[in-house]
Amino acid sequence: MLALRTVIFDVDGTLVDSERDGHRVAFNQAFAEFGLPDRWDEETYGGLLAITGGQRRLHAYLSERGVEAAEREDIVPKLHHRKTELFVAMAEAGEVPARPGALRLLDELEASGVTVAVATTGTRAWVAPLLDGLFDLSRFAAVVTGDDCPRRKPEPDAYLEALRATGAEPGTTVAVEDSDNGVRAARAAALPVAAVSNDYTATQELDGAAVVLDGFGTPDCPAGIRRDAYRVLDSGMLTVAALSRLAAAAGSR
Ligand code: XBP
Ligand code: MG
Repeated sequence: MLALRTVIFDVDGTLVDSERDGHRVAFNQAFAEFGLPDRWDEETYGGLLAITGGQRRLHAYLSERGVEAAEREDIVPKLHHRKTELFVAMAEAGEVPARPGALRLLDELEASGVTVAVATTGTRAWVAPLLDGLFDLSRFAAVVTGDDCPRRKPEPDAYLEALRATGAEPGTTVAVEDSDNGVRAARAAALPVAAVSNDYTATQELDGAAVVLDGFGTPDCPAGIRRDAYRVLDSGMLTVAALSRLAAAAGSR
């Protein structure tokens, strides 16, 4: 029997390649529509990703450039609402891709009878249509978003809520993440973590993730292995077998 019953996935940067050419572009379009001079280039946005949650990110950035709190309270929700509409349109137009190998792993998990769920700090208004278009929303036993958990990652709330909603136990569950903030959130919920880094998180330590690859890996294009603390990988592919060995190894320590 598999030591693995449940896998909880992050969305941004993990299941989907959504930040540089997705959220960043939508934020910039919203700035333009509101007549604001701000534009986030790729590098600036990479730095801002340290602040999770789009509204928190806008507050921190606008505060740094001297916009008073009262004005921010007024404009941030409006900007973020419009950014969300723009991002939903991008998702519905097929402009936000799944990361290579994500669908392969989800299909393998489903075929193995492993429950899958989502824990993201993103907004449900875009999370639901994006996941539905790429993966079919009905395969996820729970989809926990920033709307459900005001305390964003690295707080553990989204993971704790996903565990509660699925009835999963940390000992038979693994989290899949892409960033330091996400790894910290999952570890704070007592979950072992497999990380799939991307261009924005390639230089992050991802401390606490027992497994780190630079992607899910596909048969044609295996991922690079950055860490394999318990020697659970047998190739550059994140597989059900590897995740199950990770759950077993983490549970025995
Ligand atoms: C994702 C986020 C989100 C997205 C944008 O972090 O922090 O804010 O960047 O989505 P994680 P919203 O992958 O750790 O969940 O604008 O809807 O917040
Ligand atoms: Mg992420």
